[in-house]
Amino acid sequence: MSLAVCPGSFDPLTLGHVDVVRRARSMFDEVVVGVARNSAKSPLLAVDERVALARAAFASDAGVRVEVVPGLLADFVREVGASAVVKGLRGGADFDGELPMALMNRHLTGVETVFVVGDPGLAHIASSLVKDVARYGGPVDDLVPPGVADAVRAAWAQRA
Ligand code: COD
Repeated sequence: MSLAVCPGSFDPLTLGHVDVVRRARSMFDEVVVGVARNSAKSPLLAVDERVALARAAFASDAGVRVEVVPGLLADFVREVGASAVVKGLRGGADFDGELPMALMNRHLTGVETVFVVGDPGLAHIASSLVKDVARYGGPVDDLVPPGVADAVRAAWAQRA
């Protein structure tokens, strides 16, 4: 059985992420969505909330499960027995950011990273932009799975 990990901060999960996970699932028997910490980012949503929203989004996707990545992604990949990490690319800037991580993860565990090209119709969707638009009252419901926009708005309201 082939298994891949789709890692991310998912702060918040967007339709772009969902597209990447489903493309990964079309290539692997099982996909673990790994909700991880990016030390370069300070999350808006707590990890438990990000996990709950992702579990709801993939509830009907057979062969997809959602787990927390407690530390190093490379350790997690080894623990779950995955043969690959799958990441999505929107363009060259994504690749420039992803390449050093792919090389480091291969250095640490030998795991390969597979890049999938996301749907061009979703290429403008980034978690950071979703948060920013929502923060100033803009509509984001059509950019994220059900429940996510409300969670983002509630998180901003709590911080106000
Ligand atoms: N279309 C296609 N792909 C998309 C889209 C879209 N619209 N939006 C996002 N993506 C892709 C991104 O390119 C990325 O591949 C993936 O989805 C996840 O995106 P984010 O923004 O949620 O997640 P990141 O980039 O913050 O994730 C970084 C990790 C958390 C995976 C990384 O920091 C990590 O592995 N952390 C664990 C600790 C660790 O091991 N650190 C060392 C890493 S070498």
